[in-house]
Amino acid sequence: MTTITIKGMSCNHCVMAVTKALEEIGAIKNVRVDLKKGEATFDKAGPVDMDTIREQIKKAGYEVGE
Ligand SMILES: [Cu+2]
Repeated sequence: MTTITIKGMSCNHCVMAVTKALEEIGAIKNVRVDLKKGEATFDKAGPVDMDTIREQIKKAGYEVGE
C-alpha cells in the first residue's frame, strides 16, 4: 500500500475528484482518500510513475505533497 499527501482538498467533492483522478491511472487500485488527514492510499497493480500521479492530481486541481 502506498500513501501520498494531497494538498488543497476541502470537501467531499475534492475527495471524489482525487479518487477519480487516481483511479484513471490504470495500475492503481483500491483508492482511499482521507479528507481530514489530506492523504490518499492505494495499491499498485503494476509499475506507477510518481510523476504520472503528480500530473494526474495537478490536472484535477490539487497538489501532491512530499
Ligand atoms: Cu471540495
